[in-house]
Amino acid sequence: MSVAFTELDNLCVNVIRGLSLDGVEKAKSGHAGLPLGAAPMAHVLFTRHLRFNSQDPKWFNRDRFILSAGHGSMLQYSLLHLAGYDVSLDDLKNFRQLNSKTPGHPENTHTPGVEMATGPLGQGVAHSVGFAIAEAYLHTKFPNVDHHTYAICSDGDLMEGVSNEAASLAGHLKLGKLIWLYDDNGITIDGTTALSFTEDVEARFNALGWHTLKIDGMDLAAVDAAITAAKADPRPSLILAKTVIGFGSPKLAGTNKAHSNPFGAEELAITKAALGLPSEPFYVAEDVAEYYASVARQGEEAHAYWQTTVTPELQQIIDGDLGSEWRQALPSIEEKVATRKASETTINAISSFLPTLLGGSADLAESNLTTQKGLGEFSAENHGGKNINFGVREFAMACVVNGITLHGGARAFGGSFLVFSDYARPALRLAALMEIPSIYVFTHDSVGVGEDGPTHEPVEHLTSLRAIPNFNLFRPADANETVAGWKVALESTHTPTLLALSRQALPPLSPTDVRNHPAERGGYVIREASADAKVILVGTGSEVQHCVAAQTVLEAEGIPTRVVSLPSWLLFERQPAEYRASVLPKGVPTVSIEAGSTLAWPRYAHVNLGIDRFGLSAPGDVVMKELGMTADAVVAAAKSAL
Ligand SMILES: Cc1ncc(C[n+]2csc(CCOP(=O)(O)OP(=O)(O)O)c2C)c(N)n1
Ligand SMILES: [Mg+2]
Repeated sequence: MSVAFTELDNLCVNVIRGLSLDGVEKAKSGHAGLPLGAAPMAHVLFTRHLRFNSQDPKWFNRDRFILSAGHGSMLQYSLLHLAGYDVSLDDLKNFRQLNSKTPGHPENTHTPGVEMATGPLGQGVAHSVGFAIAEAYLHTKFPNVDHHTYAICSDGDLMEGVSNEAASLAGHLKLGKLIWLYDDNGITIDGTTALSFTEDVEARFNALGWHTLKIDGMDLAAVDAAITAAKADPRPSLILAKTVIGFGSPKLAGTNKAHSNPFGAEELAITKAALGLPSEPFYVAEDVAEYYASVARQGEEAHAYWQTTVTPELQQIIDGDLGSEWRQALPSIEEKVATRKASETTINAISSFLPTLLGGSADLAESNLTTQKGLGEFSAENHGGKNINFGVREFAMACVVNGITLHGGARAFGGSFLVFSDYARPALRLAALMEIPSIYVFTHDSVGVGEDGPTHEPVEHLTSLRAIPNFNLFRPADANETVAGWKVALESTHTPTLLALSRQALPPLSPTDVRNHPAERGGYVIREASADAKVILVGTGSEVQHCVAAQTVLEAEGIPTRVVSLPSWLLFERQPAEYRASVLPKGVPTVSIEAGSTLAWPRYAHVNLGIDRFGLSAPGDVVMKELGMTADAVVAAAKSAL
């Protein structure tokens, strides 16, 4: 039997509402509508269910909470403040100001207690599936890793396709500790959901294999009972909580006018009065503060107890310490193989030394070569397998990879064709913004795909992915650069890595010392000139071989020629200026070649060979030749550059 709710609980809810209203009013921007309607469910969750330690926000076995509807950020900040996180009243007063702990939308890099960046609707809930997978997997190895993952989501979250992709996967996988609270207020920015969202959401989630509950979200006891029932059900749960956006405001409640923007002094005063709050801005009643402090103390105690159950083995996992054996196991590959094949060899050489590396593909495992052989499938019946069948859901896959990575204790990768990175791109961007080391294995990285034709041939993708800040697009030239790429990806702590891998076989060109490979610097001289270079040829991936072949021709003609392999612009640009200048000195005529857009290449080269059109359907080598990706073209370009 749960303890009855009292007037104090109502006061807590209204204090949360008041803080959210004041934050938005002071910032003169933001979204108070959601906090006013969702405060009851958030209060019940934080005080009666969510396990956390605000003094140690990273406690490994905490429940994870994600405000998927990130526009309601003041709701989360108000709760974090009350719950004792390092988010002060002054921080609340600095809502949306430069370098504050309370940015416009939640960001994990800015605020203790914020698990991930939210705001791009749909992605918070989609990432929550990754958190739940990480927990479910780790629970099979360490039974004391045992927590729930909660998300509060909005109409917009559930309209976005990615939430359905992710929910479909979560239902299939029976992620029973995943609970979404749906702020079902029937309002979005443009009006009521009658405009565009009239399906039976409950029936849809039932069909996806979820446990669903429909409740009055303004009723504390109903919320409490629903969360209790959700925790007991072996399926993921969706609690459809009917709420009133802008609750308390006589003029705005229940309308889209309550969604965003400050209420203005007059409506603010009337709303606070209606909620029984004093007009004093950022008011926190003493007994509310005390109550939340007592809840926080329970969390500290729970953490202290749990900590006594942690074995050294689990501690290593918590610390993200991958050990050293996997590095020793990195293979050196002498053969001419596709870089996707080299990636498969690498994965399978190291995965048994990385017991918490999870991965899979969006229904292309046979093509992406992402399977960790013999290490089991992650399924509804077995949450202990390392291979995840993501299904044809690239966007949800990338969100799940990020969610697993954010959870900690596990690392994750997901694969598909590079051309379909477009489907996943919003999550790739978010990984870079959240500063997490997700790994994406995108194969079939050029028009070398061939017969499948232009719909399947990436052209602009390399350039476009390089444009994402803090995103490591790594396109290896051969097998050993691929191994080096995996090493970089696994050693990364704050940067996601995308391995862009070839379908077709590539000759071995690069050094064999994969534990100390120059590709880790992003760019390096792979073939030095016979004398002071008169021309430099720079390429990435499958085109580096053409630079090497062209060098032989040019050197034979008496033109000292250097070849530079540039698998990662990001890593290269993080090198000291002297190193970069030593590899690509200014003033030496330079030719680039890459089977993709030339748009950004003038940054490195004077003459740029690339593909600034869509590809063609024909055998891959024929398409490459037809579109000028040849050693002959490099020779000609080098002569024109001289
Ligand atoms: C992917 C994405 N598209 C658009 C937006 C802009 N946006 C912010 S909130 C919102 C919808 C608001 O409706 P709802 O999600 O129901 O939130 P509520 O108004 O109920 O707070 C939109 C379109 C966004 N944040 N993310
Ligand atoms: Mg809504």
